[in-house]
Amino acid sequence: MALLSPSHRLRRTPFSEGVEAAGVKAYTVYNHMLLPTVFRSPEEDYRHLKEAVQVWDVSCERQVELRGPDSGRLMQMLTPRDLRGMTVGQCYYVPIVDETGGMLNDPVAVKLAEDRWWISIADSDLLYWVKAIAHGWRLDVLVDEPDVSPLGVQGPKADDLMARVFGDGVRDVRFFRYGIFDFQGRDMVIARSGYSKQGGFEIYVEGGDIGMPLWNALFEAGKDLDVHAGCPNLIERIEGGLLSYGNDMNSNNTPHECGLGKFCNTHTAIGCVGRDALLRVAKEGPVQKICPVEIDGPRVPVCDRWWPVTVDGTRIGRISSAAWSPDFDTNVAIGMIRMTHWDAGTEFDVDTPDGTRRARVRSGFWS
Ligand code: THG
Repeated sequence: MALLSPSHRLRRTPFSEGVEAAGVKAYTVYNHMLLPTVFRSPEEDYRHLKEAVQVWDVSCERQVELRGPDSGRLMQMLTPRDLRGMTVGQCYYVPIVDETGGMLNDPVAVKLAEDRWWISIADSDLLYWVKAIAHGWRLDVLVDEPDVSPLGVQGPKADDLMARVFGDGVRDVRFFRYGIFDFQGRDMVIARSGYSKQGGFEIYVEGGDIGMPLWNALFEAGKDLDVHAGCPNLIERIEGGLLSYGNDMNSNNTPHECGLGKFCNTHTAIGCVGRDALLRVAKEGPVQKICPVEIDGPRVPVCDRWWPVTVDGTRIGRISSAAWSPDFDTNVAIGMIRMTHWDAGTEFDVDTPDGTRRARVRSGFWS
């Protein structure tokens, strides 16, 4: 593919200078912003992520900020996950649904105060939906995109690197919780979360001006930890079953089809705009579901279009993400598969651009 033409619509990030100096080889566009996808090679990045520590420019995980007395009410209108038990200091992975129960986004919600939230969004223009609901319901809340850019620190040595920059206190931050830590006199929200299964943190960097100083401090502190610039890794996230909005699912899918039913409490999520629709689909159950899939044969090509999944020529699903996995010595994939074929072990054909391949549902790549 040719190069991307830079323009004002394609936003750089506070860390772009560091990303370029680190030798980024490819970008994608996510929330109208640059997101690195490769530094050395997908396989080298994957191996290094599993063995060391990486710093990720995930600024494209833009925040939708809610401020004001109706913030909590608005947040609950957006998601079928019951937020009543959520305390300040917690993060929740939350499906966001429209009035038909269709998935609009799958962000991380960060509760900063009773009257202040960040919604750390996946790749869809969620801001407009949230603003429209706030306005339409005449809610007492301000909805904006603040100057906040998440920086991921991911990998088995993430705790050691973070402790050197922020002190040993960061080690005590629990999964999907955050603490406030100082960097050069600035408060930073630091959560134990991130788009990999290797462990690590996300630093919500407020104010673009402090971006490069923080980037440089992490690389300076981590020299002997083999710290390297990294990015969400396609192979690792498929192995880990982490979904990619716009690739694996979109607004035509319900959370239940996406395997996100465990993040829905539709009966008690009073006020959620998709509640009635979801109560209906939850009762019937979905007729197709996202499944881990193994695809036989040599390395598959890049999956940039859905690949049909067929049995005797009849379409029973689609593959939306796929990559060669060095650790599993097979192609790992994510597919939306009809209920007749979604049990682990069920075999079918996948029409890849390289020809038809035999494939089967797995129970997960780690179980
Ligand atoms: N972190 C933050 N914002 C994000 C992402 C992130 N915005 C975009 C995108 N990623 C949103 N999608 C996801 C997908 C999966 C997870 C988080 C955000 C995730 N899932 C874990 C899992 O499925 O194993 C844990 C979920 C849980 O137990 O609560 O982490 O990565 N800030």
